Amino acid sequence: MHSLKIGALFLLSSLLLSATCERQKSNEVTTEDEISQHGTLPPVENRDPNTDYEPAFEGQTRIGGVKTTTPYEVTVIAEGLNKPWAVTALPDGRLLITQKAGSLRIATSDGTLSEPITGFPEVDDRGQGGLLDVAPAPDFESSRMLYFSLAERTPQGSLTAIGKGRLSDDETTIEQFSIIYRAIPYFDNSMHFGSRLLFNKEGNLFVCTGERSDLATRYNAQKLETAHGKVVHITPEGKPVAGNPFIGQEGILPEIYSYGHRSPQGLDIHPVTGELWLSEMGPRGGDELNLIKPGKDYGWPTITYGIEYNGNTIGEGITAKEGMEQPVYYWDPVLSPSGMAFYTGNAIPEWQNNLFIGGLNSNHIARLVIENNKVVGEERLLADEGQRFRDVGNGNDGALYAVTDEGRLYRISKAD
Ligand SMILES: [Ca+2]
Repeated sequence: MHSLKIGALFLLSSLLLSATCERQKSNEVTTEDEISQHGTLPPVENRDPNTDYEPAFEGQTRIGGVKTTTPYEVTVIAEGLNKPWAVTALPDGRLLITQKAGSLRIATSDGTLSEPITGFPEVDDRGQGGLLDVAPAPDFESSRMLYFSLAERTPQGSLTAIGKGRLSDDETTIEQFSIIYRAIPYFDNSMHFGSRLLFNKEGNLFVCTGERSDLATRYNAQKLETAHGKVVHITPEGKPVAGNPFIGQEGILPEIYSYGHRSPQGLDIHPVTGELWLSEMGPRGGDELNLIKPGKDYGWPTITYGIEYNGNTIGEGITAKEGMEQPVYYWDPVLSPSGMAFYTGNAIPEWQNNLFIGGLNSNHIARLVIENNKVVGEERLLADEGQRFRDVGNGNDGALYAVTDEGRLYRISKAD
């Protein structure tokens, strides 16, 4: 009996050891690196929270701090961009940058900017609207097709729309722009369009939409006959993807993938697990990082770790409910999370698969170390720059690039 137990223990520890070795091999990091990735410093947030809500589990907020040990340099490689909203690499390594009023720029990795590229329909660039995200089609090198999200303005109001067009051979215009998807219904205001878009490896699009901020539309996040406050999953033609969780169900939009979102502005796919992650702005307190699974309800406005801007509770003032997903992580006070990217470069190995999220009114980029779908460390980068970080993206050169509301393009790269 005794020796059997020891035998079982030995077997178990050998298994664990071999599993650990496997993981080291795949991530090319040493055990020492892995340990240093766990936050052992004080949490980066030390201000009082806006609420007295308790997290659902340890580490859901205010995780221990981490500090990058690899020397890196931060360079402003371009200035004078007009309200850039997204930065995304082309296959050749140049960067696409949208400007909110309705144009596109192309930047080289040393910061040389093209003239504004036009050819878009009129966008509603009031408030949080405008020409928003951009993604090259998976076959961009042959098709030259680009996909965009934008706030479309019509006499009935505005909505989040997805469109596509061809980058002309001389790179001065977008040709044959057409709208492929509209997140109904229209509503006449200028807020919470959401609208990051990205292609998955099957070549379909994920798009996140906001609930348009108004009390009249807030509850649409829970209503499956609207596309407000959702992640939708569509083909490059704008049609629901076969296999979507609600396909064939009466009264439910077939493009819906997840729901119960407030103002999601960050979306990316984990480079190793292939899972979809989303950041969303909460109200006062309660900004969230969510792991998105098909058909799930992310709770807004029924559950939240935030409160109204006037201090009132939202709904019943609860943070958890059966059948609703908990955020993996939340911030109170808020980060104001905008665009985000998992680092996929090799230049700074300790950053591999870490998540970098642009913070708007928090004026920094949040670096999150994530293991087994939990946040285990947080760092604030570029906090001395005093900028509103609108988007962060990977270059093809191992550097991260970020754009700010103030019009800067940053390069964050390994120091020589
Ligand atoms: Ca939520």
